[in-house]
Amino acid sequence: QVRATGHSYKKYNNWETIEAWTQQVTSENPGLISRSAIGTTFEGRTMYLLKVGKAGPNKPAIFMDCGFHAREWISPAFCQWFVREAIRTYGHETHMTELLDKLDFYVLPVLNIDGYVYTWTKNRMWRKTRSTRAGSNCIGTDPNRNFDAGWCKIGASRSPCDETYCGPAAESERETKALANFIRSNLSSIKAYLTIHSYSQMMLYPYSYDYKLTENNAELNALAKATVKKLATLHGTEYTYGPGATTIYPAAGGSDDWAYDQGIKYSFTFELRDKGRYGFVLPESQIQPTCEETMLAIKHLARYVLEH
Ligand code: ING
Ligand code: ZN
Repeated sequence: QVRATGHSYKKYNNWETIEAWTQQVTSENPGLISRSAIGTTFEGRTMYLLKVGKAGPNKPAIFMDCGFHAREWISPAFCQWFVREAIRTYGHETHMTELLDKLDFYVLPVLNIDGYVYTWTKNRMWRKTRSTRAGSNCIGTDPNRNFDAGWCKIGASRSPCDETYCGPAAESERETKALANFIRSNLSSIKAYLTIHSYSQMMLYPYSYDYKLTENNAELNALAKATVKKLATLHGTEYTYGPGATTIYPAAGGSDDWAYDQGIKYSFTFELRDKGRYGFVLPESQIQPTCEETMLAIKHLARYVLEH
């Protein structure tokens, strides 16, 4: 299917369009956005990172990534929507203005770019990266099983042909290594780590690699409860929440658990709409309502992080 390559926030955009958008949105908003590259993918694509916020010294930051799993198209759509809302409402809406004056948001629009491209060109249901390795004809590692957090000990596979293949080693993938390196280098400023997936309408926090609870479990539980309540105010969309291992399933090597163990005390995985009717193939008509309700959640969370 060929479609004109114009960018639209209400449609799913292919990588070429998203890449051009990162350039355009940066050049049109120099006072609010800067763009850097944190690495390249297995197939050689540039991993762009947008820093969104009013320039200022020693600002705390929130890191948010989208597009870990190739087929979860609503996720990159949300990262784009978030950036648009930031620039559209800054200076007009007090909540967003205060957030961007006091915080920086690092937004990685697509982590698994090679996989995302593959879902547009060959197989809509692809999940993993597109890396190859000697000794196997199967392609790809699950980027959310590839972090050094109980790596491959539960809910992950050592078989390269499986959907949850953890890779030959933690951070074996160029994409996960690039993300981990960026976070390690910016640990002093990053107060929260948010990773956007779909689907199932859940707000998850550590741990997923173990049934143990975090030291601030009560706080994360209360924050998640308040955040999903806020999300539901717009369209009544109901989210469940809790530690990953007991709320969705035990799974080691996830980025939220890894970020938490690096010392980032507010670390969450969002599973956006829906609950299975359309699943990964969420219709474009649901992009706007999904993104609008998720904005309420992210802004609520950001305000909390700013105040704590
Ligand atoms: N779900 C996540 C997955 O990677 C998850 C759930 C979250 C696992 C956090 C581990 C840690 O399986 C989707 N839909 O990808
Ligand atoms: Zn996912």
